[in-house]
Amino acid sequence: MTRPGDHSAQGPDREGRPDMSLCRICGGTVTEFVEFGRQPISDAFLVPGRTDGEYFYHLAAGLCQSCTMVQLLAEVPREMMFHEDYPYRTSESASMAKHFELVAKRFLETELTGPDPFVVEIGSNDGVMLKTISDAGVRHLGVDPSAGAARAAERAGVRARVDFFEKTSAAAIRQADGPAKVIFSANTFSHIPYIGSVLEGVGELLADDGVFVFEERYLADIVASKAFDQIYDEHYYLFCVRSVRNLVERYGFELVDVEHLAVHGGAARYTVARPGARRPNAAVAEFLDREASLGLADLATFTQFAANAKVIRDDLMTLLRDLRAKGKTIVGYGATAKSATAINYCGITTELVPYVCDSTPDKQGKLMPGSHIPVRPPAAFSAPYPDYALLFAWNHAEEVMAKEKEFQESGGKWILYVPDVHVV
Ligand code: DWN
Ligand code: SAH
Ligand code: ZN
Repeated sequence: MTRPGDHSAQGPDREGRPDMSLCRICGGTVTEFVEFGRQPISDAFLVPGRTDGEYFYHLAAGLCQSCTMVQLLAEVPREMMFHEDYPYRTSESASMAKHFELVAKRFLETELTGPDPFVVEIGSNDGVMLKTISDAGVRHLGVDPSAGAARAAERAGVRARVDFFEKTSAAAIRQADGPAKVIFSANTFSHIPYIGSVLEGVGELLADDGVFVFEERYLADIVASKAFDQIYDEHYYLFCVRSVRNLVERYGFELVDVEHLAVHGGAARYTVARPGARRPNAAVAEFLDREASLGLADLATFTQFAANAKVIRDDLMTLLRDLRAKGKTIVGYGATAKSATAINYCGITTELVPYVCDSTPDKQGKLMPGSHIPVRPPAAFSAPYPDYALLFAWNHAEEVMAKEKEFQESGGKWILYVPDVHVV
């Protein structure tokens, strides 16, 4: 057993299983319910010929018996995940760019109507949300440790700080820019193991009547859609309303609103304020009631989730091997971070899937982590098409299938693996 908060890998063997079972948030007992074995860093695409020394860790997730937060049992050092070359760019998905433009417009119409408001985004990436705020002439700052993404934001006219948001950086921002009326974060707050320090930072920076709004994958959807691949190094926590309420109350905040979102296969947007500053919306209690009936605090729900993942793995590998035995060709579509779990847990190799197509410039010409399957540009997905395409970006199925109509029209078939393995 280790102290709460001490989640570094134990001993010199990085592949060794860390011995830990205490909640990062409350110190309660975390019971492991699923493990995916030795895994690479999900967004660490490799340069061909330079694959020596690739970093691996043991991927397992557990449920805290006290505060109900689902969390990983091992932590990858943050500088190894988020740095100059972190390749993910929000703008590569048109539907996400549109989604964040609407988020910004709503803030402009609701929270940001007073004199000289200030907005901070945690994990601003290439600036897709803040661009609309910047275009409206509103004071803002994006905080993101990935310098390549932050520079892309600056090119879009967004003010960015290359840094990890936590208590110290938040205090420095408050000193320089004053209090923030809105602190926003999407698909980032749950990526931060030291989440208590982030909330202390929000406490430093948020205006008394301000709101901290964050969007994250929703645990209920992950369980219902059996999306085991949403578990990977960057997704340190998997949120539900109950665990989020426990978390924010522990740091002196109140959860005042929750909305369900369709993005990324199912997400939730949480609004947090200082106690008494906002009247809580009835949605909070409604979500809590629904979650109780879904068993999101019961270990049995997650034991079943782990069993579901095994079935998907076996079905997918059987399908891929059968198709290859019949001489069919298969390529991957979308070199997603979550595909690291799918590919390395299932054991998908270049014999089954010789390459994966992806629109992100910084992923192209590189090798997928762990499996070393090459990544090619979308131009490699053109006539003569492969017989099948395995859609790792299943959360963008609508956008991708619309873009690649010609593939299906010429007889190509998509393979999806959530909620079950199926061909369309
Ligand atoms: O939470 C996170 C989200 C926001 O993004 C991060 N932890 C990392 C990352 O996760 P992901 O890589 O699983 O996210 P996406 O959005 O499923 O990635 C889609 C991938 O597919 C990107 O590499 C872009 C690519 N893509 C493409 O090649 N053609 C996407 C679309 C829509 C397309 O048409
Ligand atoms: N908000 C974007 C990007 C999500 S990817 C979207 O929803 O599409 C996660 C981002 O969080 C990366 O750009 C990463 O560099 C950033 N990040 C990771 N840890 C962070 C921290 N402590 N503070 C601020 N950003 C962080
Ligand atoms: Zn806990």
